[in-house]
Amino acid sequence: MILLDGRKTSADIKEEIALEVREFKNNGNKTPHLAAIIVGNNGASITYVNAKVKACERVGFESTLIRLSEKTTEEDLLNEIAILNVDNDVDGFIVQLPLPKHIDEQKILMAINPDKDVDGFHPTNVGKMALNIPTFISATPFGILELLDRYNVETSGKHVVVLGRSHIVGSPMSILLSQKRKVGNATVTMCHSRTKNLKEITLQADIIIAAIGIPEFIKADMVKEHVTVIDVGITRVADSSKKNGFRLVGDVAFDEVAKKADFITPVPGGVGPMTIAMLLKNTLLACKRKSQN
Ligand code: BQF
Repeated sequence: MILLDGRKTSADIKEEIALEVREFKNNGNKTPHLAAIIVGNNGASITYVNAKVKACERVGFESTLIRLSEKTTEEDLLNEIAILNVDNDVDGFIVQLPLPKHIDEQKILMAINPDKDVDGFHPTNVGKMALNIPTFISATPFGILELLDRYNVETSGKHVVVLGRSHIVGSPMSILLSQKRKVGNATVTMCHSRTKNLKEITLQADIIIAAIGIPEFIKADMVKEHVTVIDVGITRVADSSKKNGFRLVGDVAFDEVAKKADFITPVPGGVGPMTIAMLLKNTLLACKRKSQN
């Protein structure tokens, strides 16, 4: 069994980005600048967005964090987006999800300038991704592709079973892995809450991407020997032995599934850290693209 170490791989990528930034600046270019808008006080969201800001510092990017109250109106948020859309110093920005219920997420994502949409959530960028036209690939699917690539996990001709059909993970992951690309050319089956005979399907998987948000849903009897397992789940489960009062649990019963797996991601320290590294990659890409105009 080989552990797909997202913590180490993301550290490697950040080091590569830091070198590239230094060279980019030495050539007289601007400092890459990522901005993030967060609305409200969701604890997990604040943790995520703080990790993104810290990662910017690590690689020599500038960052701006815009914190808005839970009571912010859709109109106020659209106004903040309009400002960032035309701010020449900001190369890329994100709106941290999820948003409060009174704000229409789709409307917000559609207001982001696609050239600055480093999360790749704007319909224009989702459309380009689906057509295999170069664009910002959203951080989680991009991170999974990068992890499979760096560990030389063969995907061509393999049967990939994707669990979950979210717009952020399941749907793009199934599209990308079926495409003709370096990490791709797979035969993909997408499963979701209405799927019948799920175990029959997962038992045929060479690679399983689990993105359903149910702790330890994938058990050893659902996978075959030599499987590769990518665990995207990160449910917070109460744990009084931890100083923050919880631990992160994936969608995979790691200990039992690992015994049958050739490659497997841990939680924490698997896909999660990769998302941060790939957001930085997209921001550098946005900055370099802009400097060519
Ligand atoms: C780790 C996210 C659901 C909804 C909105 C490292 C992250 C997570 C885990 C992280 C996530 C999940 C992010 C670990 C960003 C991934 O060590 O296992 C990093 O920061 N993530 C987000 O911004 O919004 C989310 C999940």
